[in-house]
Amino acid sequence: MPATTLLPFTTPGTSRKSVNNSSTLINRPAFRLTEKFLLLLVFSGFITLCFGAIFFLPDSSKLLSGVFFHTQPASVSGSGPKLDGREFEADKLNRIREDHEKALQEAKDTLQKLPEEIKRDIKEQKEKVAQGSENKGVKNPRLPNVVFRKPVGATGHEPSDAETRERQAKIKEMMKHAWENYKRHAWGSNELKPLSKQHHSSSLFGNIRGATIVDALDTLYIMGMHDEFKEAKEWVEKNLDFNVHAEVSVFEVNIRFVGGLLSAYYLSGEEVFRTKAVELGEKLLPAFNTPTGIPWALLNMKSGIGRNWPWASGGSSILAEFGTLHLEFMHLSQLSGNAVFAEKMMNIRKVLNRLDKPQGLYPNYLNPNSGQWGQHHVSVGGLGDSFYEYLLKAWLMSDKTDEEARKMYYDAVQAIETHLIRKSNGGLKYIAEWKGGLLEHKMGHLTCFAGGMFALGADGAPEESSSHHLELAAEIAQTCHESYVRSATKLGPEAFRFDGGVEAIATRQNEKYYILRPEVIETHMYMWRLTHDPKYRQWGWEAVQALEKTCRVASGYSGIRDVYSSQPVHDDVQQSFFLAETLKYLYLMFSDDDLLPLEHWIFNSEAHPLPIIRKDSQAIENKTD
Ligand code: DMJ
Repeated sequence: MPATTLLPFTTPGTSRKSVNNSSTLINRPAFRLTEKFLLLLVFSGFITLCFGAIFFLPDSSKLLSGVFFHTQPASVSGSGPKLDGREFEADKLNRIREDHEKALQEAKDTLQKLPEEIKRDIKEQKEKVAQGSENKGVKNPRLPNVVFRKPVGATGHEPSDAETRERQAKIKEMMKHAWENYKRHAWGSNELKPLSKQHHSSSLFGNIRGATIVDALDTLYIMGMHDEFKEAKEWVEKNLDFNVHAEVSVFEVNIRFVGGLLSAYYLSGEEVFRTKAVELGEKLLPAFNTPTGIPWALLNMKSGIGRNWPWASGGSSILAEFGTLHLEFMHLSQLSGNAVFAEKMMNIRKVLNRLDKPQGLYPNYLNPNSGQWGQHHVSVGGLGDSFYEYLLKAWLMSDKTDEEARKMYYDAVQAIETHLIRKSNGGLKYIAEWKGGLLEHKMGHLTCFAGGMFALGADGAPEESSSHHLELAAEIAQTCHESYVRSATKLGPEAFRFDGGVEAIATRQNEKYYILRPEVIETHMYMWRLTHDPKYRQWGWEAVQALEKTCRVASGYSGIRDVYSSQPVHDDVQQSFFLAETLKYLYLMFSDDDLLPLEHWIFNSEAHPLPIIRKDSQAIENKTD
């Protein structure tokens, strides 16, 4: 039906007729009753039309304010060109006409649509309103609006070959097994004890609960486990609480909780994750209240009182701990509009750059009161590891603009190569530990992440040394693989040695355990992505088989006490990083490169993906709506 037939003010026939009739009546001495009635009708119709225009035309509120409250449009009172009284009236009429025409056009467009199209539009509008009110429920009013753009590679295509598809599906099944058993026996607590079927809590998180849930969020998301992701999100919304009266490890809480929440936000766009990440980031800030701004290792989140590990050299903070905050804190500033997080990070840099470094190396201990190094122990494994990782990733995550981080990383790698990296008689390259100039020929499972780091950094290496960095990465990957191959379980020990006639084997009982750690698999993943040499996928698959054979139990996955025993004893802990890192890196290894592509994402130390902050990006938009 044409719109004109429905609209009262577009029936010209009737109105013209009324005008003509009235002109023929002018000379009569009096009106007849019916004529009076007609006139009254026309007059009241006219009044109704005027009021209708005031109240119902678009922008009627502005019009009303002009009429009743005598305020003027911004262009009149503001700095724009001034209008005199007549111009103002004409301007007002023009705008009324424009609004009127716009409303007419919208009405016409709507009426030309098919009934199905109109129904669909109404449904979409309703959904938008519902979505809006849902988000309002969790939005932190202090946070600025952020334009959320669907990220590149949050989901990938199915691998094209059947074998890879099957292997990928197997890893997803492992994730289901780990998740469902955590859910059944330990839901809401930090970790699962898969043999006792009880919850496990590490003092690292104080009284914060839900480490496995937050650590697993992004893995659930990229594996397409939508129902599980939804239940995890609901738990976060209702139960994740940071008002705890116990000490937490600033580093652990940052990499697992802040990192996990940030990734979940960047993948899903769900506002609750941004709100919680910023809330937690703010809770961690008192840890920086030290004379130098180098944060304490431990913080009571309620009292804001911090201190360091009692065992750390001379009351020092730990390099790998205060050096593994940068990526998350830069994103906290990005998402909160609060520069304080980034400032804390740049201050740590400043302190480090003012200090002399023995042989160009960074000792593991730094005193936050004096700003001086503690013992001169250097390690690319425990206590040092992710500091180096974050220098490289800070540069990459800044879209390669953070030149200071780049220089610090490549200078550090050069010093590490000169003073710590050695080759065994059997030709295995390894990274030793440096203690005041003396080498301990031991390499930790943790140190094995360095293969992936060297590979990732190869591309930007100075003076055409890219191939050298990639070669170094391949050699470290090979050595770490050997530490797996040389055990009965085909899983690697916590630390292996290159002395006393052994190579890549643990000699001390307390170094023979395996706690579901990811670092060797992490390096294989980077090597696969950056070289596509099929041996890395093969090594990854061997790790899957070993995990299934030795670590899988009826109610989840457990670490083991001795990788050299063919009947290993389980330690009864399903670490949260098994879901966050080990299974995620395995899944990525058996996915196409379009899932979380390395050109767009940086993985934090707990394998939580964070997007590269583009040079020209402006995450925060001050919208006025
Ligand atoms: C993880 O929590 C992180 O990778 C951390 O940086 C050190 N290692 C554990 C897992 O091994």
